[in-house]
Amino acid sequence: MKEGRIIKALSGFYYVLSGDQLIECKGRGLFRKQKITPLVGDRVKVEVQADGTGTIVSVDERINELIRPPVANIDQAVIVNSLAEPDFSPLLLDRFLVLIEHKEIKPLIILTKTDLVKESKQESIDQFMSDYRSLGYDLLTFSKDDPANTIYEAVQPHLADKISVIAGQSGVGKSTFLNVLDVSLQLETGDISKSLGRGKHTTRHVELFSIAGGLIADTPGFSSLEFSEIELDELRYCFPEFVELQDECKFRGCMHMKEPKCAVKAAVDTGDIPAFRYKHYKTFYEEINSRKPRY
Ligand SMILES: Nc1nc2c(ncn2[C@@H]2O[C@H](COP(=O)(O)OP(=O)(O)OP(=O)(O)O)[C@@H](O)[C@H]2O)c(=O)[nH]1
Ligand SMILES: [Mg+2]
Ligand SMILES: [Zn+2]
Repeated sequence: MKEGRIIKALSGFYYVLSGDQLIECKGRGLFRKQKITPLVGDRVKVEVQADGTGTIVSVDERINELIRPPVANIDQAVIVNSLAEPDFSPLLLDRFLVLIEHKEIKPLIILTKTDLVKESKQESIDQFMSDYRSLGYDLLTFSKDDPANTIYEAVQPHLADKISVIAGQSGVGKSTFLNVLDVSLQLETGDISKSLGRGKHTTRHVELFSIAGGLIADTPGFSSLEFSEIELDELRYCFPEFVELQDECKFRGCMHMKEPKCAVKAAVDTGDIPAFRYKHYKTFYEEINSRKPRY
């Protein structure tokens, strides 16, 4: 019996990394009946046959799991947003952050294409970056022209010993970033995939790559950025700076909306909480509130 981690699932086969050995496996027949679907990221036990292939006989309990992309036991989500082409959108970044916070996964923000930032935008971007950092988020910047070793050194401590998924809109430079970290990856980037339009997101399989002492999945991003799994009263917990202040609100269970003596709104007024964060909270709140009830 061997232990390992599924790093790739493709056409009914699971590829399990055990030490430095990669074992091609099938799932146990019983799994189907038990409704167990092994996922990339799962820690598993494998029975190895004489021909070197294996059968997954058990799947360890998961810390967490995502449905899209299908990955389990994620420590961190690397949220990639570009600063230009497409333009930086704090609203979109906050959308990703809320989804990640809701899953209780640690986010790492990477802002790409620093080389394309227009001078007229630099100041406002610097302000956003300092705001996110003061909220406690780890934030790194990236340009594909930066020396690879500088990028590696900045990122390595964040990736080492963790399972990360990379998330972000199409075209922001996710694959480019990973290729800089490991030239041997040669992930498809840019124009080729762009010509396929939305078809680009057809990367059917999720694969964990060993990079910088950790495992990281290049996925086509989170295909849905809707808050369908987030309930209205959960949204406030997805803003860590609100959570920090909630005990100071007059009302227990304050939603930081219409309630009087709300510590969050007071902090927005004094500038201690960036106004744009609160504005996005209200936007998402309305979005969830107007969602059709599910039965
Ligand atoms: N100028 C500049 N261009 C970049 C940078 N990073 C990526 N690009 C370009 O942006 C385009 C998209 O990059 P990709 O790495 O394919 O983007 P992606 O996020 O993997 O996109 P999907 O796989 O479609 O989700 C390519 O043409 C890259 O060369 C950067 O730092 N600076
Ligand atoms: Mg890509
Ligand atoms: Zn409040």
